[in-house]
Amino acid sequence: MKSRAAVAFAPGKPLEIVEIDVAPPKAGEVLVRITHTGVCHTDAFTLGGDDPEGLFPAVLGHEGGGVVVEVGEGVTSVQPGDHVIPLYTAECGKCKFCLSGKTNLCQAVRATQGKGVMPDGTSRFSYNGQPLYHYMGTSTFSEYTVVAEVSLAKIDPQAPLEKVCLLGCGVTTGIGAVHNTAKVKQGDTVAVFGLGGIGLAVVQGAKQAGASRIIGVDTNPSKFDLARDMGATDFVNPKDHAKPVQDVIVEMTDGGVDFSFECIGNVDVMRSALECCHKGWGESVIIGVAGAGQEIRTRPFQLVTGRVWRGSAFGGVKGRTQLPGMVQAAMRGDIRLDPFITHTMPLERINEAFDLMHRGESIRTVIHF
Ligand code: NAD
Ligand code: AHE
Ligand code: ZN
Ligand code: ZN
Repeated sequence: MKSRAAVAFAPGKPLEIVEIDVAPPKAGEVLVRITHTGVCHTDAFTLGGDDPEGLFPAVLGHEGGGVVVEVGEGVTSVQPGDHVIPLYTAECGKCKFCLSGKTNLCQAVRATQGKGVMPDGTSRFSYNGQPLYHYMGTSTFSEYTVVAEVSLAKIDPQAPLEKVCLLGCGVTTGIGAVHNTAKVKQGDTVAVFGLGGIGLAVVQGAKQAGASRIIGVDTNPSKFDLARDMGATDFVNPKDHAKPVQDVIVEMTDGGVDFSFECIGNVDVMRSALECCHKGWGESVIIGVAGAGQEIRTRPFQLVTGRVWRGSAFGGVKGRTQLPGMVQAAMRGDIRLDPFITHTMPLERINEAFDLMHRGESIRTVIHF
């Protein structure tokens, strides 16, 4: 079938809106009509050529919501008409990772996902007869996409897809990192580096957890008002200080925070986030994605003296099991999605969403098809 899609033909170039061909779902696969998709910084990261796994030409996008159109042979967990959120972190329930009880990083389709193809090693997308790569197992920048059955969370059909699409990445990642990865508790102090979509979701999660102080850190002070609305109590613009931001935070908090979160993808900030943690117990969670070749550094003494460095992917959330409940939480108002949506626009204008993000003027732009 034909599908309107925003195709990344080459790194560093704007997406092109074209009509692509989408082949029917094979065994274990599902054809989904994407109604809405957010634009996450990770899409920009890959489009910018910074992703070691980046492949071109590709259909990017991984923060979508839609409706099942057709299921391939053997698919039992969804049927046409079901409302779904595609998952870049699958959940097969059977692999070593799923059965470990220790991680959400299902590996059932991860190897082929990273190669831009479906589990059988081929693509369902083509343009003028040439194959296009899939992206993160989701490719939500196409009106019609094919995903593995294990990469779909079935959600309440009453849920507004134009909002809950944000649970496909950003909001779930931030809130999940607080509850599942860091396990922030009542009274804990928290520092959040980067107040974009991910950082604001961390702020919201920290407020839910009852954190006593939530320190928002950003070089763009226009982000502070929304962060305050989400629950941040203190603000630091590193540009306002001569000394390193970690020293500022250590002074503000009588020795450092209980938890910090890096939501930018900057390895120097990752170091600051670790070093602003309290000696003996402070934990820093890396959420931001750093470009190819980048490495983190600190004095090992920072860890010897009890600080902990962790990472979090998709907020540690098991998508098929937990995302339906998070959708319900959003419908009840226990997870706020509206404040994230600063812009909405049709697919044809998707490059504007990237421009707004790069200029620091948006939190999330939701694209409709
Ligand atoms: P964003 O562009 O919306 O937000 C980034 C924020 O960081 C902006 O507010 C910006 O002003 C701020 N910032 C930039 N440089 C800074 C600095 N040196 N000091 C302080 N603040 C600075 O991006 P986003 O969509 O929120 O994504 C954030 C990061 O999280 C990206 O690296 C993205 O790839 C990553 N991410 C990871 C996961 C995961 O599962 N681990 C999921 C989603 C996104
Ligand atoms: N492909 C990159 C890494 C990109 C990355 O870290 N992705 C995050 C999700 S970002 C969503 O906005 C993630 O979940 N990673 C775990 C995984 O299995 O991909 C690289 O460095 O190769
Ligand atoms: Zn994302
Ligand atoms: Zn699995």
